[in-house]
Amino acid sequence: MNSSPASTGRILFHVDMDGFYSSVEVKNNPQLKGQPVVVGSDPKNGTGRGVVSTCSYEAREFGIRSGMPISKAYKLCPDAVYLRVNMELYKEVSKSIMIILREFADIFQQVSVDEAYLDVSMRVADYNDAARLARCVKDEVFLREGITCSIGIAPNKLVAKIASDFQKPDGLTVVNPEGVVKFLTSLPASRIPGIGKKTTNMLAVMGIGTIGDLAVCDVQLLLERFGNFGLKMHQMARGMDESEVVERGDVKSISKEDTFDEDTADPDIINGVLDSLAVGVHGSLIKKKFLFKTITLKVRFEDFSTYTRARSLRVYSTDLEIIKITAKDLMREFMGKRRFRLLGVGVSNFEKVDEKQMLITDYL
Ligand code: TTP
Ligand code: MG
Repeated sequence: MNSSPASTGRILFHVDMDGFYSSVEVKNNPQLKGQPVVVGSDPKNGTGRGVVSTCSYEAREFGIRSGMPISKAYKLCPDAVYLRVNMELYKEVSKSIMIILREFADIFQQVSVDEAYLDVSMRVADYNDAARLARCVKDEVFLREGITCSIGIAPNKLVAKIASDFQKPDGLTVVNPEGVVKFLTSLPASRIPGIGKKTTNMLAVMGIGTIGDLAVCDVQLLLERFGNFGLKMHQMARGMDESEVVERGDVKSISKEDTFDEDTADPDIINGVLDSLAVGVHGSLIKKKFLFKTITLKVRFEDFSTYTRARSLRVYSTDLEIIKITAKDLMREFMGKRRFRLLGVGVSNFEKVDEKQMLITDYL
């Protein structure tokens, strides 16, 4: 392979808990430590239906795996401890873990109950520094939640994810930009997310077993066989992935609206409602520690016709008065004889308060 991986100078972590449900169960009941623990359906002495959700690494030594019929798991290890899924408990622990992980990231993205991406590019100098930070993350999770995790460090999400899985459990795998191709080349193609059993078999027929094989395969051939996914596979095999770590539920705007009990055109009532909507919006804004730049007004007339108007400031602000004044100013063009059914006030175009000095009052 002679193509270089996409390197944007980012340093990302993929953090994944080890045997998550079973680890939580063992943490909760230390007597289970060191034993094969299987979390899933009731095996009913081997006649039970349903599947294994996950199992401890001790149980994995017997060949038990996630998704396996519970009856098969029972055959492999009848003496294991079989537990039902206690989702509420795992969600609670997951929440606490994510709070810890978030503390270590510039940008944080939880992707499932037990895994997250952390963009740490701004807080580490290089990959050695990143490895030190990752050890701190692992220590902190273990100290506070009593379970181990594995971390992959890489210049993109794809390679970080493959790396976190590389030395499970309690692993730490660092793949710097120069090492991406070498790291991927001998791994089975199925390590690439999205390549399941069916694709693996189709690739095998084509003589493709490893990620390295896939990377040097004629892209036209892959396109013919797999369509766009073929192209995507080829890029991934070369360690290319430009996708960003994205904060989930990234708030793009905050707004409040109010429907009148009775449609109205009364300026006093309207101004009062705009003021209280502005106060509500401002409250959320402060809670989220946001500066805003754009104020939006929404009006709905009694015939349900609806309009929005927006105005952007020259600088970011947190000022309640500006929201109030701007909303009322935007309202002017609608004032007249027609009655309103609903009013809404919103702000958007955010910046985090601590990232920028607060500058106020100079608005268009
Ligand atoms: P995984 O992270 O895939 O698995 P894991 O944490 O149990 O083990 P490891 O990461 O060390 O390989 O999934 C996280 C949890 O999601 C897992 O504990 C249980 C649940 N899960 C299922 O319920 N069914 C499944 O098929 C899989 C794969 C996971
Ligand atoms: Mg896991």
